[in-house]
Amino acid sequence: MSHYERKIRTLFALWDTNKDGKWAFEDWEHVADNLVQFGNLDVEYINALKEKWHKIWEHFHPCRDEKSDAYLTEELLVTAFKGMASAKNGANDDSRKKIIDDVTHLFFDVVDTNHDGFISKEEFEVLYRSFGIQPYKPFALASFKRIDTNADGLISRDEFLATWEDYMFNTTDADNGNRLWGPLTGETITI
Ligand SMILES: [Ca+2]
Ligand SMILES: [Ca+2]
Repeated sequence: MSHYERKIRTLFALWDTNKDGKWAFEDWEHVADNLVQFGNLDVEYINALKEKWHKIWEHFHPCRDEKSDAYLTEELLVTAFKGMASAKNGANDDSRKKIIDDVTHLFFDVVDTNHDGFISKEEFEVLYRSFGIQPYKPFALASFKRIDTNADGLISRDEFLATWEDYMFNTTDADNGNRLWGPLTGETITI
């Protein structure tokens, strides 16, 4: 199995929080609740965060209704991502890239909880903790350093977008970006 496939399976395992083999709305909502709890968010920001978080979910699910029982399986996610990566230079590239851009902007806005236009180490840690990555601090820090390419101690929107584009479209095995969300499925890394 290629690293590319393993990283998509790793992503699925993170997103399927109740581990029932379906990435469904309830999984996504569970992460949103964690973001609120671990991020100590202001009450007035909670609804805005959830709205953005729900939009990310809707981008990935053909049925755009959060109350439906729509879900994606691991195999469907792998197929979708592989299709996206292989179509990079194809006719659909622009529309696929736009979806990635839209999702990445939403993701950035959710993680930048104090809205200063940058993701701090603390804000980034909350994201990793919310997805249940353990131990979340060292894995978050390792990825933070990788994303913060100008090493100013903050993740800018451009740095975040560049990382996601690489994550989605880079299919090489050697790339450390494969481990953006911690170890790959079945891999043990001491950190
Ligand atoms: Ca911030
Ligand atoms: Ca930076």
